[in-house]
Amino acid sequence: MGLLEGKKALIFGVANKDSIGWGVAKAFHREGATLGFSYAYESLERRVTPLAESVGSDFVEMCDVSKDEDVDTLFEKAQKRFGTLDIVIHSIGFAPKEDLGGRYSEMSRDGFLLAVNISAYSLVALAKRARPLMPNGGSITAMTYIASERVMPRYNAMAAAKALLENAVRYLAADLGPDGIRVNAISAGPIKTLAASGIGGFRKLLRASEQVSPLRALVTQEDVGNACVFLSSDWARYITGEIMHVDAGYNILGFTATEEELLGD
Ligand code: NAD
Ligand code: 0WE
Repeated sequence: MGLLEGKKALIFGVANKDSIGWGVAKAFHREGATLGFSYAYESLERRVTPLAESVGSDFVEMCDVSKDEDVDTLFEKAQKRFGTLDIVIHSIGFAPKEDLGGRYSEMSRDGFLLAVNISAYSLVALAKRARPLMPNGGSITAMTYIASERVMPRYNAMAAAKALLENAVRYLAADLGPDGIRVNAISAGPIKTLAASGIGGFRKLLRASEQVSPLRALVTQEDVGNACVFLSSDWARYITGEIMHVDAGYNILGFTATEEELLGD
């Protein structure tokens, strides 16, 4: 029997087959969950619909998470279709391109606030509407990145947003814990997705991550999907407010160079 048999999951943030959200969706489907999908803007519908169909889902609805009306409408539709929910996945992030690079001190107020609005406040917006749909408790999981904890080049506005997102995970976990709702995040290693494709130097970052991570590996969408199955399942019943690293061990390193680079002559 699948780990998520009988559970109903709503997944935000599938843009295409490379999306981390899609890795989660495939793993959830394998484990027997019933799925619903929400996408950001009109032109994504023709990409997401066939993917949803391939995992037996015909709930595919648009929702720009920066608009309260969109989020309200989305959860009304979800309630009509599913009645209750067990799982919500937040796999959403956005910052203006000019605020993912350049000098941190030159970052615009608007860029900073937009990144926080779409990438961090949106988790609160989803949790607020998910709570009444989770009378039997539930699990909410967001995706984050280590640049929230430690300084990484170029992640600038998103780093601020992810630090807030992780903080919101802890505060939501405390707020929703008495309702039986768990809130966690997965801090994934770098993965080549649509959101990563426009980033200059991303290939170098991937190569370096593979070379220095303890497991000498790059994380895949499938790895994140499987970790997300665990976190969303009853096996993780007493895990909440947690930031779980799925990054081949990269986060434990104190110095991210190969031994050769650091100590070789
Ligand atoms: P992706 O581009 O496939 O997914 C990002 C999603 O955010 C897209 O589906 C996009 O449509 C959605 N989105 C953006 N603005 C939105 C809005 N206003 N309303 C609704 N949805 C909106 O890229 P991904 O890499 O799969 O990113 C998913 C999550 O994983 C993000 O939170 C990202 O920060 C996180 N993450 C990514 C990596 C990586 O290296 N790719 C690593 C760690 C964490
Ligand atoms: O969260 C992310 C990326 C999210 C993202 C990507 C884009 C590209 C297109 C948010 N906003 C935008 N805006 C755009 O206009 N990741 C964890 C992937 C990522 O992005 C980086 C990274 C890594 C890793 C940016 C700089 C440095 C490292």
